Amino acid sequence: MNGAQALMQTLVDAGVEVCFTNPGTSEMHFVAALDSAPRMRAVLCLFEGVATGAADGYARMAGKPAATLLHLGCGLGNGLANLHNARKGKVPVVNIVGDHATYHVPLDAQLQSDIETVARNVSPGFVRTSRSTAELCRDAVEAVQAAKGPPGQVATLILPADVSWGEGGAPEPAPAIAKPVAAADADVQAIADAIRSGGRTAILLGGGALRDSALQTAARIAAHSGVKLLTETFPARLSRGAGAPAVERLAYLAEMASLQLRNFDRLVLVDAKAPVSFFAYPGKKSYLVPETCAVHELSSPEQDAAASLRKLAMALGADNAPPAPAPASRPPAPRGKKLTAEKVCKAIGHLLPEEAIVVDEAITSGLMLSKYTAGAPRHDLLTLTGGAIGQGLPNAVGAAIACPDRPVLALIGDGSSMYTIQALWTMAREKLNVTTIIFNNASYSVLNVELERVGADKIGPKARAQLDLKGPTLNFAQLAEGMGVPAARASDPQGFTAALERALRTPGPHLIEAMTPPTLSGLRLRLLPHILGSLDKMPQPLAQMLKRKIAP
Ligand SMILES: Cc1ncc(C[n+]2csc(CCOP(=O)(O)OP(=O)(O)O)c2C)c(N)n1
Ligand SMILES: [Mg+2]
Repeated sequence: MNGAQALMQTLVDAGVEVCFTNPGTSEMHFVAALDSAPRMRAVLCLFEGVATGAADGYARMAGKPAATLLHLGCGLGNGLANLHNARKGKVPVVNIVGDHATYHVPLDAQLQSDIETVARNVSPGFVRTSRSTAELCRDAVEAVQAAKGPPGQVATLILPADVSWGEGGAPEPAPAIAKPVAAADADVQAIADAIRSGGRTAILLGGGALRDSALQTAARIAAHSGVKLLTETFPARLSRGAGAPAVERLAYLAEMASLQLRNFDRLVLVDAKAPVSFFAYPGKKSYLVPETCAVHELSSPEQDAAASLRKLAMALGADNAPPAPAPASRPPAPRGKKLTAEKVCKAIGHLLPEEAIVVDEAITSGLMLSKYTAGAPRHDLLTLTGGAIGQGLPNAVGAAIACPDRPVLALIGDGSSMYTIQALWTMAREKLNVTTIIFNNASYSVLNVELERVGADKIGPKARAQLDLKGPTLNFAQLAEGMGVPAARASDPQGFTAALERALRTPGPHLIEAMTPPTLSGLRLRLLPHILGSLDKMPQPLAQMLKRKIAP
């Protein structure tokens, strides 16, 4: 066997069975070795950001890593933003990055660059350049082991061309994966005592605590002990819908998150970080936990969140308390003449199929999504963990490959979609059951909100022009058709609902371009910073009512 063939076998033996590729010359032996490994599915992506985002989406749903195949430092660099999203979501990914042959490196040829430096930003826990064919498979096993954690992380294995083509490759057996342990008895007891001592407690759930069984246990604790359940703002994967415990997500807007955290005496973290605002704003706080609120960590990302919650439930005597599930309910089909982002969200709630996977990168257009889907059939929600846009379409590719029997809905802002629009081609080629909805509001709408919020003065036409997508207006239906995805454009509620119904009924990928005005514009946009700025001075019920109206 050569190195590449042995590597391929090692990867599949370790459970890495999908590789999202964008190869070049230095990866040709790895590409050739694909045919020696029937268990390895290879999926060509036409931009590295699609490959890395697909690997992220795949692992979120499969619960195990895929590999990426990337071309030297430049290819890895192109894929960085979605590896960043994976890193922030603690999602396992194994990058295989081809490099020049070891003896070619000192010659500083055109594509020579410092790959390890590029990799370190997204895979701080594991970056290795394999030095010889004999060592390659051991390196690969360690990369898979590092990726799987716990917690999951991005691991990067750099594969010099001569290590890949060299003879004498020796496959390695699958690595042992450490089992996470539950929180220590004493820590659980201390938190149970604190909860029982009175005052108001919120439990902030993140990462592994957002899956069904952990959520059910958290809901038992909430029902029994009167604690409030919150989730992190951008979960990698959240189980929700009718029958799942209803938990409130922390808002993106810091002022609203502060409102949600106001009045709590203690915050218990379960695989979550104490909340900080997404950005700093002049005169606003960055750390959002109130000064009077004590923070306890029940379970760290290295630990078993579900088992830690079970221990806490036992300690509180809540293990048999009935959790309060979200009741089943669907909104009616949207009506009227004009299509809005809110009506699109309503139509989604109206039609969402059983066991759907919803990828939400709708940005401002998705503000009403959680309200309209709260009682829809059970689904998983994948969100923008690291804030680097261009994640949604690739995530949908990966999720559909991980779960071929589940319908995937990708809800994407027009601006966000253009970072990785090539994902549509992979959806068509692989015949994936993905329904993509693009909110065409011809704007980086959220940045208009941010422009108001940061307090920049004298906003002129040159500044505004950086935030709108007018000029040529993008035509996403045509873009999709050009990549082999059947598409429709909808500008009224009935047309949109009919197109969605059709897309969900017909196998294979579909795209619906929803022609919608920006959700926040005109007077609403100008008022928003003032409303946000005064939330902390308003009585709680009024502030909560306003939050529900703007971002339920
Ligand atoms: C990689 C990356 N580049 C740029 C940004 C800054 N950014 C955040 S949102 C956004 C525009 C989103 O526009 P769109 O998807 O159309 O959503 P809308 O705001 O219109 O709802 C941009 C450019 C980012 N978050 N990540
Ligand atoms: Mg937009």
